Amino acid sequence: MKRRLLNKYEKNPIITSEMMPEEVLYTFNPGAIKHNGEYIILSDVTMLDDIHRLWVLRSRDGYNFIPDPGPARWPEADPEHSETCTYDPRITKMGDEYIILYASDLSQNDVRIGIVKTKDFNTFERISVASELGNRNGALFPEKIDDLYLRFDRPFGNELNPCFMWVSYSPDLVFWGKSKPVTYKGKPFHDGHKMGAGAVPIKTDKGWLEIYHTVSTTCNGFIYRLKAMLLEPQDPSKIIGYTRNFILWPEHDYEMKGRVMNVVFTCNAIAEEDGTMKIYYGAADTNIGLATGRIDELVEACLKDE
Ligand code: BMA
Repeated sequence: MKRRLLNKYEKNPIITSEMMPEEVLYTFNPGAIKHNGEYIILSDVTMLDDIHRLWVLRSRDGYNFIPDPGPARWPEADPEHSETCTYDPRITKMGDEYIILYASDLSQNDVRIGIVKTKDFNTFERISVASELGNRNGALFPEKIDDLYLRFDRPFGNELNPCFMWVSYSPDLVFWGKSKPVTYKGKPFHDGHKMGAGAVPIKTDKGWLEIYHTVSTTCNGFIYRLKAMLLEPQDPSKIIGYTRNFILWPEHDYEMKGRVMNVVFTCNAIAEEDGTMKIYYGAADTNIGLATGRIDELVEACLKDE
């Protein structure tokens, strides 16, 4: 058996559109977290009107999920900003609340980071819609640093200057600033054609462990794959080390064929008490797979930094 840092569950895909109580096109790229002993998935679901809505699924064991009867009752955005699609949610626990950063689509090219909170995944309350257009892949850190919230985000780039990860700070989850690029050895870090935060970072005794996506170009389009990086505990804009090799990549039909081919994409990594992690990843923007790994092995791989 070849050794991998992340191993895929043999019964993947773990969630498909057939499991949903209504006819839907795709279910993918979920946020995921444990709440009151339950695994909660907040999945992108593309409905028959082609709009991405968020939908909660719940599980006692992390393998068998039951969807809620309908999509999450998502709070209205502010009056001058009507959201069309909501997708790629990342859930962070802060005290007794869960803060969800997600991509809020005004139109195909006008995306910004919306912020909503919940205590129970039944009712959701809006905190803010960030002011700046052209930003997504927001992932809130699970604790403040120097009394400020901080998040990864990913301002849009262009063909000549492809996008990559940044860190921004906020006193209140409404106003964001002090933005700076994530750097490696003092320089803005680029990996692949473009890249962005994946999971909500996990705190370890060696630094922040972040699972991120990196995008390669081929003559037939993009390939989305995952890697890991470790960031400085007090200044997570600085990379300590990262994996040169991919840790998750499309290889099976359910990851290679679908709405968008050749995509594995994550918005979560759940740290378990036994030192393992579970990643519920989007596969081909169509299904959800489960991959598991050991946190210490991922940290070691980042520390090797080669
Ligand atoms: C990214 C995001 C993800 C999606 C990926 C591949 O830009 O929009 O939601 O999974 O593209 O299509």
